[in-house]
Amino acid sequence: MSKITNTIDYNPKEIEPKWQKFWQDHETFHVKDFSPTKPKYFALDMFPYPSGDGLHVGHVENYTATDIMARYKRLRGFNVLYPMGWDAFGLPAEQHAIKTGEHPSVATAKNIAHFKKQMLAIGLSHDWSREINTTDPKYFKWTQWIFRKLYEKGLAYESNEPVNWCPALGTVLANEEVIDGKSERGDHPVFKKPMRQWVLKITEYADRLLEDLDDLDWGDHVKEMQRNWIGKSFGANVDFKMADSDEKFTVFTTRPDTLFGATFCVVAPEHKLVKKITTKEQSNSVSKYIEDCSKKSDMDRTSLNKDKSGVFTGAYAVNPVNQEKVPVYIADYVLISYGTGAIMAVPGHDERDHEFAKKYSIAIKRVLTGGDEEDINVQAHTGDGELVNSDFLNGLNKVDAIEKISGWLEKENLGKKTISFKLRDWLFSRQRFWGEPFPLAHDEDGNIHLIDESELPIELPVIDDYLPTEDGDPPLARAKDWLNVEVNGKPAKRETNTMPQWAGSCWYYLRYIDPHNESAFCDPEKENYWMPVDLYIGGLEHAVLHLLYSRFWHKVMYDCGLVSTKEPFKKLVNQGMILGDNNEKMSKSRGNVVNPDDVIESFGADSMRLYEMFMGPLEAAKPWQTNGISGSHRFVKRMWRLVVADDGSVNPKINDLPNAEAFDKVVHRTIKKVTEDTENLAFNTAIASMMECLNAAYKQDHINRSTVESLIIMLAPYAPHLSEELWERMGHKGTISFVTWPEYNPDKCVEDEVTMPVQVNGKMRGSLIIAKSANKDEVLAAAKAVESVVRHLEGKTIRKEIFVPGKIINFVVG
Ligand code: ANZ
Repeated sequence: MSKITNTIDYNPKEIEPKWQKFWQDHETFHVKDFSPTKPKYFALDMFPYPSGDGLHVGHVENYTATDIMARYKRLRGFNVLYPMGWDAFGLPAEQHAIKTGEHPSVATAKNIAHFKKQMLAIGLSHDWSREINTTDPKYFKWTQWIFRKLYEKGLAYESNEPVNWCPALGTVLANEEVIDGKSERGDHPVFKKPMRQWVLKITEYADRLLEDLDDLDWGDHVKEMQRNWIGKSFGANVDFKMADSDEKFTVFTTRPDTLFGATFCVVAPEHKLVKKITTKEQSNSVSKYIEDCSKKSDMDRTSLNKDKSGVFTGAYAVNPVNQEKVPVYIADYVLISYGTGAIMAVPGHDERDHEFAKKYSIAIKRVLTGGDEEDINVQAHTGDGELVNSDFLNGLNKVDAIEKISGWLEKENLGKKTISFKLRDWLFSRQRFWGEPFPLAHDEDGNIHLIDESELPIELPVIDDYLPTEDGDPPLARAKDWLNVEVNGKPAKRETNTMPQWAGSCWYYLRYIDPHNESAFCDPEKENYWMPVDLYIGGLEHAVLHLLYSRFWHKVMYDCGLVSTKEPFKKLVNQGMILGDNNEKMSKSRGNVVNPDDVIESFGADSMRLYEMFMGPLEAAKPWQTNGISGSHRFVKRMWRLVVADDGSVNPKINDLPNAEAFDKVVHRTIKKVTEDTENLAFNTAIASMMECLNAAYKQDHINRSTVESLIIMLAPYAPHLSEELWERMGHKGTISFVTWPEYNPDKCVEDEVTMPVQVNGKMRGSLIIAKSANKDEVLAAAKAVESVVRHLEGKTIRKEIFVPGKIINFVVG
């Protein structure tokens, strides 16, 4: 039992470390694997990359929100799993190692220690006995083990596709890590280069990743982002023949109805047709154009706002529907990786094609009626209409025309209906040191072998130079002893690529369930008990990739019978960004970064927690305001004063007498509101109602003891240190964490007063708060007495009184 201190004034510097130590010493938040009586609740934070910068206030917002739910659910009788760990592989640690020669694990360990200290200082109720670290061989043994499963299922393959090569970082980057042709980290130029890579067949799961979104309790915008990323489009493949050769190519279109309007074709710069059809006259300009394109990212190329550029191949194709000759261009707005890498361009009805046709003076043809402009040369008409200039399609609308032309194409053997996905297979290897080695080896005949399960984990070798070798091999190729292995008695070399940082975060939530298991990634019975994650909170920056990748791995594991749920995360919430006080994104260069350590130093962790939750709705972006935190700090101090008298004893106003009737109603309504709002993660309004209740409590001559205790319990998820301390001062022993959440009496929550607007001649002149039980005469009499109304009635005759009970009063005067 902790010692009761005699502090008279609220002093977070004393009570916060006291309770943090208590929780640690008593292992208060260590959760049992099973509970026969309690329902389970799995609350998960997106685990951080332990950077050198330490926590920022955005982390605090994220973790405080999850912590509130974890603490709330414990008070509601749940068996709560609330773990934390480290997503610790990653480029910065490696870059630091390259610069300083210090092993990445050393810097990582330092950063983790700092992060953990900061988290403890916020009063988060994580179960630290389950801490995991993706760079720990005991952890990544199982990342490698799961990769084996993917490989065995035929979902991992080698490829020599062009990849984003960043010479400055000495590594390949995923498309998402490249912004405007530069690396997201460090802003270095990135080029396309063919390299041997490992790729995961996420596209095999595209349909399931799409369909299963429907059943998830996630925000619509995140689901929409996932849908767009997967990008399922229904359309048709249409074959085009070249006019002067036997070559042909296929285009993908979602608008086969516009085929009569196709006045040119475009193929991607990387399309294999380019070499075959480019005429001699055009070959120089074509080569130059292709060279320029290799320096641009896909994002750059397809952006609607970017100027369209392209080059004529000199060759013509034949539009299969009307035998017209149409020029074939190369343009970078057509991506090799989508559809067939070639399009039929319909400038009359597609904006990009329109812009391109204008620039290169190509004919623009209307094939559907409608649009903002009469003249199709002014603007493309992308909407529906009646088909015109389209022979046997004339008179149909878009949908019917798509049906008819698709049937015609199939009948004529010129094309067929098809579905395209934007989703690409996942480039799953990096030429880096600081990542998980693959459980793979290559023998001298070029065969690939999976390393036996018994040899896992395959640890990283000790090397002192973390850069790629001179001939561009990954850094692991420097470790000659490590590199050479024997497979089935024959010499082989280990795979020298490593896995991307995403790998460890694909399945970490499962390891929390059984973090010390040495014979399985997770015991199936425990998995069955804890999964799925009930609440997952984290930043919107992970709305697409991390969530898609982990859903993919989870589904593969589901198919292998390793997990019991189809989806890992039942409910997902994305906290909004905390902006600087100038409403701009917090950044070092803007000088508007708020450091949580400083806030704790000045106000304490409870005030910081309350403030961040009170700033606004959890999912909204909101600016940091220093006077706002003083408000929360005042609330905390007033709460303290309600319980602790000037001499340090319990406030003598607290006794066993019943509350005054009106106040009692306030208390019950507060319990109702705080319960409902907390359940819905509407923390800002829950705090507001506790503030109101506290104000009302201050006006009382006496307050019933159980009321004060209810307030303390409701505050416990939000300001846990303060609540523990007050709970103890009220004479309780042990932690408040598992007491019973207060109940409200619904009868006492019924509003018995209404506010009614009062009008004179239809103009709003005031309002009236009156008992619901008041009859018409009483209401009208009271309305006439409202000060602001009196003025408008003076000297006038009331001709009519309109009274809608509970809604409105209107006096018609003359
Ligand atoms: C002719 C057409 C006419 C098109 C029209 C659109 C409007 P979503 O909906 O995103 O799937 N397209 C096809 N492959 C492409 C590629 N590799 N790179 C760039 N654009 C490509 O887009 C499908 C449409 O995007 C396709 O339908 C094609 O243009 C273009 F009035 O074909 B459409």
